[in-house]
Amino acid sequence: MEGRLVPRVAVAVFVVRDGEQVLLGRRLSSIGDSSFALPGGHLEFGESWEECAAREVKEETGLDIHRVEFLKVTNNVLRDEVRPAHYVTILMRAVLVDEAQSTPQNLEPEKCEGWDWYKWSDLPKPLFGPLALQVQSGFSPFLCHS
Ligand code: 8DG
Ligand code: MG
Repeated sequence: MEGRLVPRVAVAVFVVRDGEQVLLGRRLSSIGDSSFALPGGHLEFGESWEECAAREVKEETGLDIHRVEFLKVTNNVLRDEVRPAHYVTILMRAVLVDEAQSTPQNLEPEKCEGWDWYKWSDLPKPLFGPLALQVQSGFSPFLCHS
């Protein structure tokens, strides 16, 4: 069965605020259900990673981002899910266009319980597996230079 599965490219975005907060939402999905994850999704044909990051954040939260930067590429083999999947995930960082308008909307309620800001030093649990691995490895979007 696994032989027919193809790795796909995803973009996930650390939208950072006040030098210590990130935007996370609790997933409603066959992959990583009820875990906290970054906004993000699949890279579409012809898109740059920056364009994909801005589109996904806008579609999922209604927020406009800019200063979108590449941070890291990760390889995520999600074998133990109901529907196993393999993602090459591009991690990006961005800030809000308007810090005064930072209240996220839950625009895809079938995919997410809701979005909120969390301190990097006090992240909610459980984190989505691929994000948890980054945190465990010591990665931080606040200590990372692109
Ligand atoms: P789309 O159809 O709107 O493009 O996609 P989506 O429904 O929003 O996809 P997604 O599951 O949110 O993101 C695609 C994959 O990206 C996800 O199944 C696994 C991978 N991924 C990571 N880390 C993260 C993360 O922190 N957040 C999100 N959203 N996806 C992530 O490897
Ligand atoms: Mg998504």
